[in-house]
Parts: sequence; structure tokens; C-alpha cells
Amino acid sequence: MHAWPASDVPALPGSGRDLSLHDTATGGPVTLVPGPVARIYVCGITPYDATHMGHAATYNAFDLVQRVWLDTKRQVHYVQNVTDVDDPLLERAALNGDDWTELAARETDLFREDMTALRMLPPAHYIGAVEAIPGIVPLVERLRDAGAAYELEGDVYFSVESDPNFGKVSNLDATAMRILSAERGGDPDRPGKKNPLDPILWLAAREGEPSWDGGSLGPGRPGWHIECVAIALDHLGMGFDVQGGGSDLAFPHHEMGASHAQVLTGEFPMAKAYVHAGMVALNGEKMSKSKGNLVFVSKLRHDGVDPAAIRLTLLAHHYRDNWEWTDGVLAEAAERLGRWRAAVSRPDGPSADAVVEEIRAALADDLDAPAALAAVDRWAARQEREGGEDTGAPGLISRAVDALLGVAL
Ligand code: 5CA
Ligand code: ZN
Repeated sequence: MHAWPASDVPALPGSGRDLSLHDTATGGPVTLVPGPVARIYVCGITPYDATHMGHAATYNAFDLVQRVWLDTKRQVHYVQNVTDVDDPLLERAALNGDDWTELAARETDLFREDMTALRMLPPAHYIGAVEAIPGIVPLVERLRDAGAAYELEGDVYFSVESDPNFGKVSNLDATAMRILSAERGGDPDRPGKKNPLDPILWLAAREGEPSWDGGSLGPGRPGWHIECVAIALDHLGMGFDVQGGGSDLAFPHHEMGASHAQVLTGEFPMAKAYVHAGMVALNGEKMSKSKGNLVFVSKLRHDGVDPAAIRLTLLAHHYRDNWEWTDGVLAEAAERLGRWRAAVSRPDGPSADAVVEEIRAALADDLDAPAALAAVDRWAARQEREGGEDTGAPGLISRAVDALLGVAL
């Protein structure tokens, strides 16, 4: 499918620094030194409702990854999926008497609009689950033929015991895994499974549900984890730099995906860093489509909120923190945006070269966006207090804030 238009990324003088990110698998920092092309896979939306601030916060984190790499003069090969067929989407469509394909197309369009407004750089490959099915079927067949998958009443399950490295992404104990499996799309209590954690690879066709030709698997539709593995392996191969998503994807989604890939290729690890963004909450609870406690990007935009202020609200929080969306955090960001715009609209100002280096250093250190904002705040405060003679400084700050933080001043 098509992605969305890219906003310009101004080139900055000098070069950025290599990016260090917190890796969930090892529990510590990993400094990534990709070749000329950095490779990243970020899990996309399940399009049954509009983009909320939690989604936007997660995509903001991985947009910063792209921007840091671009600033080191690398190309970025960024792949993102759209889970355009899955249980929650079909359930929501049925509940509203909607056609599921129309619901998915409508919400994916809205997501593209939101991402464009927020100046998130698009993926090079934006791939839907449905269009990935011809690539998924042979992978499931291979897993089955290798003895890593088994059939249960026509459905095909992956056997987690076939992967010697199972558990090395999320590092959870068996009890925690079982609880999270039940909460996040698994079916640990289904009788007949070899291991309660085994995830579905291919779901045999159900009455009233869409299904596709599955070759020797029979008609059906793909499981969730194999969808992302098929797309990532097809477009990035093994050993890519970053597998990204919100922290709710560490288990089971990224754990299972890593296992599928390990058994399919015999290689480990699938990604050099598993990177997870914290959860955004509203009224004390994780924002989620299933709970309905949501603040939508599109609603704020239609209410006249400047997308740059939305983006600055996201940037004011470290990507790994869990945080709460309030009207107060948005108002603070709008106020900061006003201060920055006033500061760069003057014909000259205090020198900005060191500020660019501070932003670069902050982002290279596990995407410390709040520290980057603080550096710009200090420059803006100096500008307001005493001004300066550097005629290039306001322009340089504008370009740096745009290139590295995705905010147009
Ligand atoms: N389609 C799958 C991934 S393959 C999926 O999880 N879709 S989603 O629409 O539910 O979520 C899209 C992304 O937003 C995921 O990375 C998820 O971790 C992240 N996300 C969802 N809710 C929040 C939240 N409240 N705060 C931060 N990130 C969130
Ligand atoms: Zn995914």
C-alpha cells in the first residue's frame, strides 16, 4: 500500500552521532553502527479506530530514530505494517455493521493524514497483512515441515519449544507470559495445545469471516506475529538494526516474531535492538482502543490545535516513560512553541552551533528528547533576555528543530 508524503529534512552542518538505544532483550544500551543503510521495522496500527496519542507517541520515538540516522548521512530503510485483518478489526466492523475492508481503509487513510500532519517520516515500504498473505503461507508451511508447527482442528500453531532462544526478547517468567498471552491476543486456555503459549500461525476459515487460499494449509487467514515476520524478512532480512513498537508488544508479539524468524532462518537475533516505547495513559489507564479512553490526533487537529504543539507534547516526554495525557501538557507545549517561534523570528540571535551539538548528543543518548528541548529552551531564553549578533542562528535553530525533532517553526 502507499504510505504518506515525506516532509523535507533540512541538512545540518557537520554530522550527527551514532545512536545508542535501550534494548529490551539485553536490558541495556546498544550502540548501533549500521552501514550506509540503516534498517528498521516498526509495528504499524490495527486500523479499527483513529490514531490516538499513544500511537502518536510510539511513532514519534521511531521517527526520531530515523532522523538521528539521517543526520549521520545514512539512508534509512524503514518498514511498517498495517494489520488490516485481525480479530479486533473484524469484531469492531461486525459491532457497527461496517464492512471490515472499508473500516480498515478509512482508518488507515486517517492515520496517513495524522502522520503527515505530525511530520512523521514515512516508511519506504508500508505493507498490509492482506497483501502479505502470499508470502506468509510458504513460511507457515516451512515451519510445519520443519516440525515447528502443528495442526489443531484445522488451525496451525507455532510450537514455542522449537526455539532454543524463546524468551530472550522479553525475559519474563512463565506466569507473566501466560497472563500476557491471554491479555494480548493469545489463547493459552485452548485445550489440545502443546504449550499454552503457542501462538496461532494460520487460522482456518470461519463461517462469516474473510479467508484466503492457504495452499496446503487450507483456506484461512494469518496469525498476527507471522505477519510482521514475513514482512520484515521480505523487506529487511535478518539482523536488521531495530525492531520497534510500544512496550505492550514486547510479549507476546516481538518474542513470538523473534522465535518464528529464528526457526525459519537458523539465525539469531532477528534485530540488533528491540526498542519499546512507554505507554501513554488517560485518566490513569493506558490509552487503548478496546477501553475507549482516547484522545485522537485528528480530533485535536479539527479543533484547531497546531500539530507542532501535539508533537512538542510527545517530545516533552522520554519515549521510554509511561506518562499521562492531560490538557496541561498540551498547553505547556503550545506555550513552548510560541516562545520558540518568537525566538527564531528575529533577524539575529545568540550563536546556535553548540545548541545543535547539544540536541545531537541528547538524541544519540537513547533519544533523550526532553534534554533536546531543554537545550532549545535555553537558547530561546537567551535570545529573549539578551539577543545576539549571529544572523545565521535563528535559521540554524529552525532547521535543527525541523531536521532532528520534526517540528516546523
Ligand atoms: N498492529 C499491531 C502491531 S503489528 C498493533 O499493536 N496495533 S495497534 O494499533 O494496537 O498499536 C499500534 C502501535 O501503537 C503499537 O506499537 C502499540 O504498541 C502502540 N500503542 C498502542 N497503545 C499505546 C499507548 N497507549 N501508548 C503508547 N503506545 C501505544
Ligand atoms: Zn507487529
